[in-house]
Amino acid sequence: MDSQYGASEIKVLEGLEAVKRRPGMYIGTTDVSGLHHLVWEVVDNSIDEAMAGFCKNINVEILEDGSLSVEDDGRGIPVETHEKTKKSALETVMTILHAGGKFGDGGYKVSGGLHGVGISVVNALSSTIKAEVFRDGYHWVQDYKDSKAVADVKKVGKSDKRGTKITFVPDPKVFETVVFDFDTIVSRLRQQSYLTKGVTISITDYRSGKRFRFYFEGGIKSYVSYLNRKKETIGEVVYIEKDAPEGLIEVALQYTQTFQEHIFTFANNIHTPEGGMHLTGFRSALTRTINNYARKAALLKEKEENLTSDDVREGLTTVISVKLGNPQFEGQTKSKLGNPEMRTAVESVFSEYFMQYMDEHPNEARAMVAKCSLAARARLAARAARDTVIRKGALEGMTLPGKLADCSSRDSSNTELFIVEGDSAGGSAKQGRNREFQAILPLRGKILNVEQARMDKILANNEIKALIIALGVGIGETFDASKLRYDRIVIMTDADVDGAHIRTLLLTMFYRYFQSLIETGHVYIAQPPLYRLSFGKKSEYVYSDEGKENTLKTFETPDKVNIQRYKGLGEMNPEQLWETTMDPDRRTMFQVTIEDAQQADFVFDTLMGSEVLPRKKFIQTHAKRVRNLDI
Ligand code: 0RA
Repeated sequence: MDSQYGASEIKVLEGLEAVKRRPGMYIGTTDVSGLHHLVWEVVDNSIDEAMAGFCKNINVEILEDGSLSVEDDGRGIPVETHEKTKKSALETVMTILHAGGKFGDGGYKVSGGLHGVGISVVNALSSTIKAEVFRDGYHWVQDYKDSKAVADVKKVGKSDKRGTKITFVPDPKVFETVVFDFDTIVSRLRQQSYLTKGVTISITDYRSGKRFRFYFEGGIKSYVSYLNRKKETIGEVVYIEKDAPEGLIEVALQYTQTFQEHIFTFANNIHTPEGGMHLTGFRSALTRTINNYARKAALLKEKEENLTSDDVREGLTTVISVKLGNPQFEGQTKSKLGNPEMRTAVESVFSEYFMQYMDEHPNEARAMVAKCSLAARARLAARAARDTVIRKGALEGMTLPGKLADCSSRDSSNTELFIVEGDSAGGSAKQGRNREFQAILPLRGKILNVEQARMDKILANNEIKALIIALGVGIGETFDASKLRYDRIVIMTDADVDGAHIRTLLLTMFYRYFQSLIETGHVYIAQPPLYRLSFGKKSEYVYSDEGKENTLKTFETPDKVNIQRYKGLGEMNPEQLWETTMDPDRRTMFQVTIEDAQQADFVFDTLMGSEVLPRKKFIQTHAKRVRNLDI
C-alpha cells in the first residue's frame, strides 16, 4: 500500500514524525506520567462518547503482554471511506494529527480540552495498535505497526455488538518505562466516573488479577459523599443540575462540622485547580444566597453584619462540574476556566436553585446557617485573639522561642531550620549540627491538627507559635514570605508511625497556612537511615529495606553482619545524625511539592493523576524521589 506516496500521505507521516521527535510537546514527558497520558487519551475518547449519550460501559484491561485495551459500547468509530483522505475514517483519525475533532459531531468533549491531543498521538508513540470496531452487524479490525496501518480495515466476522476497542503497546524506544501503574489508572477512572454519572467503568489488571468497577448513579453527588465519608456532616448533599444555554452546570455541596473548605472544580471533566469563572460565579452566589435566606428567615438579626465569604465556606465540601462547547483554559498551568459567560450562568443557576432548596428544606437550611454563624462568631473571636497576640509582639519575631537553637549566620539565603521530633533527638541534632548555618527547633509531642482547629486555637498552641516565630513569616493576613529567616525548612521525624503522623500534621499545616513556602521549594523532609550494617571494619548506613538487601549482597559472608535498626532519631549519637542526615555533602533530602502536601490530606486522594500537563512536568522532577515515601 505504501508503494506510491501521495501528498496527503507525506503529510500524515510528517505529522506523526513530529510527535515521535518531540513527544514532550504532546504528552508533557516521556516518564511514567507521559506513559499514562496515552491511557487518558484513549479513555477520554470513550468518555466523550458516553457524555454524548451513546455509551454506557467502558472496560479497561491491562494485559500481561504489556498492552492496554479500552473498549466501549458506543457507536463505533466509522469505517467508511473519508472523502478528503480517501481512507477509512478510522485510519484517518488514527494517522492524521488533530483529525479526531473534525469527525466529532458537536457535544461537550473532554478531548476538545486540554488533554485532547488526539488518538493519532497514541498511535505515533505505540509500537503496535489494534483498532476494532463493532458496527452495523460486523466486527472490523485494523492493525498498526510502527504507527502505519498494516492493511486496510477489514471485516473479520459478524457481530451484533456496538462499540470501539483500542489495544495499544507503548513504544519502549519512547518511554522511560512502559509499565502501567494500576493505582494511577484506578484513581483517574474513579474520578472520571464520578463526573460522568450513569456510566460503568471497569478495570482489570491481568498481571495481578486485581479489578475494580465504578458506577455512580449520583455522579458528583456521590463524589461529595465520598469526600465527606469520614466527617460529621450537616444535612444531606445538595445537588443542583441545569442544562443552561451556556452549557451543562452541576453543583454538589454539603456542610461538615470541620473548619476547612474543600472545593473541586471541573470543566469538561478536566480538573481546574486554579478555578476560574465557574468558581467565581459559585462563590458570589453562595454568600449572597445564604445571607438573603438568613435575613428572610430572621436567622440574622437586623443589626448583625452579613456573613462573609469565609464564613459560608468553613467546613463546606463542594464539587462543581460544567460542560461547555468551547472551553477556554487559562492561567499559569492552563487549569483555570476563562469563559466569562460561565460566571453569570453558574451564579444565576446556583442562586435560584439553592434558594429554592433552602425554602423547601427549612431544617437543613437552618443548620447550614447556624454553621456559618458559628464561623462568623469564631472569626470575630479569632481576630480579637490574634490582635492581642500581635499587639504583644509575640509573632513579630522579637522574642525567639527559648528552645530554638538558632544558627549564627543571618544570611537567610543559605540557612536551614530543622524541625525535630522530641527533646532527645533535638539534643542530638543540636550537638551534631553545623551551628554556622543550621538551626534546630525541637517539637514536643504532637502538634495540633490544623484541620480540626480554627485560627484562634492554632495561635494558642505553643508548638505552632514557636514554629511561626522561628520562621519569621507571620500567619494569615500578616503572612510575609520575604521575612522567612531560613532558606530550607527541614522536617526531621522518626521513621515510625508516630513520626509519619507528625510529618503529616506539619505538612498539612504548611499546605494550609504557608503554601507559598512549599511552592517556592523551601520545605524539605530529612531522610534518616533505617539501618546500620557493619561487617568487620566496614560499616554502611542504608535508608530502605531494599537498600538493606542490596547492601547485604555486597558483603561476602552475611551471617557475620551486625544489623542495627534505628527506631528513632534519638538512637543516633550527634555525630551519626550529622553524617547520615544533616551533612549537606552526604545526606539525601526530599523537597516537598504541593502534590506531596496535598497527599498528606486524605481528601485529595481521588485527585491524584488528574493534573494537567505543565504541572505534570513539575511532578515528574520530584515524584521519583518521593515515590517510596510513606506520607
Ligand atoms: C465520531 C463519530 C462517530 C463515532 C465516534 C466519533 C466515536 C469515536 C470513538 C473513540 C472511542 N470510542 C468512540 N466511539 C465513537 C459515529 C457517528 C455515527 O455513527 O453517526
